[in-house]
Amino acid sequence: MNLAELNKVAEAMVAPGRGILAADESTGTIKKRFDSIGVESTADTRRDYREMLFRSTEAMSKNISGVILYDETIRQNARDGTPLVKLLERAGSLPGIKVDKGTAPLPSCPGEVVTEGLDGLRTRLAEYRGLGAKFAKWRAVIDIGQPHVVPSYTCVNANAHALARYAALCQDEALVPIVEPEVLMDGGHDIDRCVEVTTWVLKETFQALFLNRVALEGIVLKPNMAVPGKKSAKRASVDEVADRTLRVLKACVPAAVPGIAFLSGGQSDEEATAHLDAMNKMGPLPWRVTFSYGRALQHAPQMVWSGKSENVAAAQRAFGHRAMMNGLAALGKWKADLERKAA
Ligand code: 5MM
Repeated sequence: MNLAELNKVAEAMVAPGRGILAADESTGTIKKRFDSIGVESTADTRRDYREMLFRSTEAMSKNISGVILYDETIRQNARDGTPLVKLLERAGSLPGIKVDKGTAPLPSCPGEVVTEGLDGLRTRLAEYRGLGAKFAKWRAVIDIGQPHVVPSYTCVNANAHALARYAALCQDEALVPIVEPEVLMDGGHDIDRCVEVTTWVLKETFQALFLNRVALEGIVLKPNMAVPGKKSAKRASVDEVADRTLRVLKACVPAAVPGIAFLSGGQSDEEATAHLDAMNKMGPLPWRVTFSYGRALQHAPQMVWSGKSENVAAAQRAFGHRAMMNGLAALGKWKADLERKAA
């Protein structure tokens, strides 16, 4: 393992004012997104949509350090025949790849899932590296939305172990692993419960990373923020979310980790930006703190685009705006009135 090289890539992924675009929706998930805007999901429409984002030159070069691609996308060419990976490289953005195979029910743990994809992973990583990937992503899913029983130790432990096995293989194959243990926002739990479970999940994950000899200087952590469940009546202020999230992270994430790039998890676009900004305003922090958003970066451009070529320029502006707002939030320099001005 060349740790200096892995560390250089990890540092670039969380460079000041930049963050990661999660564009690795599996075929089923992107179909749901397209259904909501009345667009048929085909290999060509998926390509057109993602090409539109990747050709948003200013956003890509200024605020998007890297893009997580799906297996189909990393192999696709733009309409003019240029590989999509080349478009990213030209914009100065690093290509990454989702390598997990999604979740499957966990035996004897009703309602819980474990992420699959370790079989044959080394071979797939080597292929992705050949296709231009510089980093990878694996997402574990922990659901605390049900009132009792879950999460079980079996679920937290099985997912932490899989994340660590994946991360060790990535580093062996010269790819920086994004380690994503997501505690879902679904359900009616309050922020205290989210803090409790997120702390447990992160502790187990870092224990598993240690036991599997993963070098922390060569990873990027992609966690959820500490937020109440979507159905909870007890809401939390922006400052409370930022403060509680940072307390959890400081208790669980060693300073050797170069950066933390949050998922948005179903927060509104502006909430995800405001929370990130508030955390950076509470610095200095031991690691860089930025974004690796899917929905909170793509929702606005998707709505504007709606599958119509005449909307491409406006959709690119909408994407550029969210990328810029989150870039500012990654520096603690965002202000709510910047959103109003743009509107
Ligand atoms: C972009 O969506 C990613 C892939 O999801 P599926 O495997 O379910 O299709 C997803 O892992 C995403 O990277 C994270 O959930 C972060 O995205 P959000 O929308 O939560 O910021």
